[in-house]
Amino acid sequence: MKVYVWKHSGNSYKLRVLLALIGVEYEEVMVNFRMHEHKSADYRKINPRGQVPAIVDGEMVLWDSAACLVYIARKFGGKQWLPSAPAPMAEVMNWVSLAGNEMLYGLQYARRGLTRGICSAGTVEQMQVNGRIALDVVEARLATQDWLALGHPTIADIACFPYVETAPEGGMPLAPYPRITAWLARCKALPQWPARWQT
Ligand SMILES: N[C@@H](CCC(=O)N[C@@H](CS)C(=O)NCC(=O)O)C(=O)O
Repeated sequence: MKVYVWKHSGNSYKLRVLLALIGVEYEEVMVNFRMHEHKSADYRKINPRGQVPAIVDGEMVLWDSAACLVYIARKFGGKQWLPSAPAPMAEVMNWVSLAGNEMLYGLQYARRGLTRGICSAGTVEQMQVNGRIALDVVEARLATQDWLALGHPTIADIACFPYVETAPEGGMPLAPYPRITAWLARCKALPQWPARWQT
């Protein structure tokens, strides 16, 4: 299985985390953003959005981090990371969906706005409004649970982790969110949790 990533990409990091926690062997392909490889015609045959991450596993081509997490979890992870029964699966997907909405258009894009000057979804302030919605939802959830879904680590936690951790880089400090801060530490304490790529 080939996994296409970029070392500064939080969405790529989600796959790195899940693959490490499950212990899957794979081939990592670094897509060099500085060389604009992600926008090349060849790479767009894999990911038509010109983004990372992506997976090629035999005939299977996936180009969205949520789809990739689902695929890895169900193919290699047994029941733990994403159960197949309707209710627990949907509970996990609530959080994966939050990661693809308010977290992406809030936490991820506010960070990109502040660190790279790219504002593709309104002003930084508008993106921070979305980001704080996501942080408030997670903080409230963690008032009664250690993990976002099902009482144990799942792809819900992995999908949400990268851009919650970097929220301060998007102008949203985590000091007002003590439960999130404790949850980030709990995630990183899981056996085999990998560091981000060295930059
Ligand atoms: N919804 C996509 C978002 C992926 C995404 O935003 N990837 C970023 C890197 S973290 C990217 O490739 N950005 C380059 C671009 O959008 O041109 C997913 O979850 O896979």
